[in-house]
Amino acid sequence: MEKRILVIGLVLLVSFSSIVPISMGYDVKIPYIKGRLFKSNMGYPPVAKFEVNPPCPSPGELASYRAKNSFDPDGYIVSYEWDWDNDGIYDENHTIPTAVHAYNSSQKYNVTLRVTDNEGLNGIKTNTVIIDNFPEKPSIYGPSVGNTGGVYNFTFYACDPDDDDIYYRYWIWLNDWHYSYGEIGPFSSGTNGTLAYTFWPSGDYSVSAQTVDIYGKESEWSEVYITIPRTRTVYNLNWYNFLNNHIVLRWFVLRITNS
Ligand SMILES: [Ca+2]
Ligand SMILES: [Ca+2]
Ligand SMILES: [Ca+2]
Repeated sequence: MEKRILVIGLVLLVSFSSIVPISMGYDVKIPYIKGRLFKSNMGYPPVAKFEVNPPCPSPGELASYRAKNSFDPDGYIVSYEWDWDNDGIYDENHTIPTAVHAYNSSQKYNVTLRVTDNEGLNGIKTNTVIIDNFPEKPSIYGPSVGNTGGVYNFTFYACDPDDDDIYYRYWIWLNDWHYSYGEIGPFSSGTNGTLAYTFWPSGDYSVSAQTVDIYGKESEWSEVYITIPRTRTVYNLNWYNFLNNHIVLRWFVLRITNS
């Protein structure tokens, strides 16, 4: 009987001691990064990340590929390899995180970065880089003179060399002061966009516009001018007040002006 109690006691002790380290919150380390488990005798692989500056380069433009946000959790990165043409062969190998590259035609490219850490482990990242042209600056068609309160149409027209959809962004200036702005679109490349605008008060206005494609590439600005003279009503306000107060004279003036 005593023997049996001793055996049960031993079994309980062994079971308890195997539970304690976990239940007591002992530091049980499980190597774990982003859902992947690794053998405990291996280090952590590095994580590859990179950005392109400018984010949407033009054809022929030398862009900077920056991998400085890549990291290794338990060591350091010893090499940065770049595959520019997505053929699986790394075309450049650097010890620094930045590389420069230019593409000559406008299209989407998959660029792959492979980083290697001091233990020879790898991290890989592929990003799509869009090489794209700037759109043309818009032609602007509209009146050069108008009346206060009148609604006038300004038509913008531009093409994008890549046939990207475009927006027309406009600014209205009054006597060289910024007055209002907005954006219309998207339109297909080579399609008119029309802005209907009410001018008030009188003054010298300019309507400037640029084309922006769907990748955010902005053209130069175009500008046209429209003058909104003071209306006769405003200009002759004192004269009208005078006439309203002199009813006979008013009748006489109206008779002359209507004849
Ligand atoms: Ca490592
Ligand atoms: Ca390659
Ligand atoms: Ca474009």
